[in-house]
Amino acid sequence: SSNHPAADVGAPFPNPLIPGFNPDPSVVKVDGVYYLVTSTFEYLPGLPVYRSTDFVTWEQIGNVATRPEQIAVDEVPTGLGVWAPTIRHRDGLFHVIVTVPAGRGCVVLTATDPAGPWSDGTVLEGLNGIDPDLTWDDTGNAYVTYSGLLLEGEDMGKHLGIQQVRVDLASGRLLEEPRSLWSGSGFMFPEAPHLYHRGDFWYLLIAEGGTERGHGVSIARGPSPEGPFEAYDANPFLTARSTIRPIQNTGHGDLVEGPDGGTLLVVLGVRPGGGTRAFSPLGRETFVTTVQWENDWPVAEPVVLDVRAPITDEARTPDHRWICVRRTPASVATFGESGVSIVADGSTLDDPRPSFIGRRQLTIAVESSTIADVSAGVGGLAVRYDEAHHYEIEARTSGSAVAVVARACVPGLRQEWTGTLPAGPVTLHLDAVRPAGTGFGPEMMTSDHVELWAEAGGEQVRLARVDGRYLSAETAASFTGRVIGLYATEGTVTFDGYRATGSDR
Ligand code: 6LW
Repeated sequence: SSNHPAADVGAPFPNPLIPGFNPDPSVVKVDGVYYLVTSTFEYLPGLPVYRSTDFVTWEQIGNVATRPEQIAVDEVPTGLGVWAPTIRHRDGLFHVIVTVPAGRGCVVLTATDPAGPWSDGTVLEGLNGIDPDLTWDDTGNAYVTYSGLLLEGEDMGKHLGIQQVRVDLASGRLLEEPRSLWSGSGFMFPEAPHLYHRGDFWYLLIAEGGTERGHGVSIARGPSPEGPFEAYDANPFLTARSTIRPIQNTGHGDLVEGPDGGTLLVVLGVRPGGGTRAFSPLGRETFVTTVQWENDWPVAEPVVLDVRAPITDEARTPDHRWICVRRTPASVATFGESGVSIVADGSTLDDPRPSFIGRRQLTIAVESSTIADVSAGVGGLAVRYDEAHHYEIEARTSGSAVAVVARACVPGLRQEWTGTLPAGPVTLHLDAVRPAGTGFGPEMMTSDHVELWAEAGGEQVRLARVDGRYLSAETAASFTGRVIGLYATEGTVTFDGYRATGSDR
């Protein structure tokens, strides 16, 4: 009946659409092919590019920022760095515009092939804001529309509403004083603007309410890209606020024409598993929903969960999906016949630049493992939200045995569990296990459990079962998501590769 929450199944597209740490999606359709980019904060390479022809199956074909100079995130504080890109296409050229707070600022990067290489980028000097959009009017004027935000100085953190400026893309010069366009419909943080020309109107889509439970998508329309804009009376026209929907925080959208000619809205969202007060281990992911137009205003379907096939991620070669913190994977790891070797450089997982390469955790329930050769070093398998939030299983050679330690680190707390295994290659396991059921009681406040264990020479040590809540969007709150990967803290450790398999069905 109509007062039931939306069904969990039956969406026309999988949801999450792009699982794992993939917030702030922006998408463009070019000759029937879709390209979608997401935010990466302090990670390198930055800005993954996902491609699809049917909007169902997505493949990562590359990254926009493969060279550190393109974004300059080497020293950015955690949670700053690459925020909220927009991808657009004009005259045979793909454009990604993005702000890198505390890094390179507002940058426009271009490519003829979205798989790369992308240009060195042009900085738009003097643009005070985040979440830039790029569009062109009929005569070719380039407009950057963004969320005005002071990122330094005495008024740091002050929001200025949605602003716009005409720019010269070749030189990076602003061509006028930025103008205010709209301050939204009254919720906090009007941001994530995108402009579209559809029929007789220019539409200004924004997010408001903040990127947590209050998040939503609102819209206004006007006669020109400069407005004036009239707000929709159904704003926010998409939100999960005050609902028990399984996908929460939906907002930060981008509209695109779907494969059947209808309109789709990609958004970020989280999956807090056990209810509205629960915890979302993977962070902000990319979701999609459909939009109908009524009286030239959009009406969006709620975002419904539709997890499909199990996902397996196996890696022993240097593909696009390895990421590393504030430096490139190639500066930390070498790939060869025997697998992945990491040479320690004195850093640990507590440091802003650990000797760690990882991959996005793609399913809430996951079994991940690697076989480590620790004859010449100390290292292991870790799940990381940031340098203050990580769990790991680590091995070292100790006399004629292998000493293993499981470790859980959250701000101000550190716990270790130790065990011993026979000498030789050691298989390290890090599994995330979902709670059974989603009932009331303590379970409702629960996330997953992370199990840390190891085996060698036919023996097993099960060391720890740690509450996953501390490594979730709600607790770590540093904008990133879970990344699982390999690290070394002493000497050289060689891993046979990385395997992860899981299913959220
Ligand atoms: C993004 C902005 C936001 O740029 O978070 O809270 C930023 N709002 O829209 C990083 O994802």
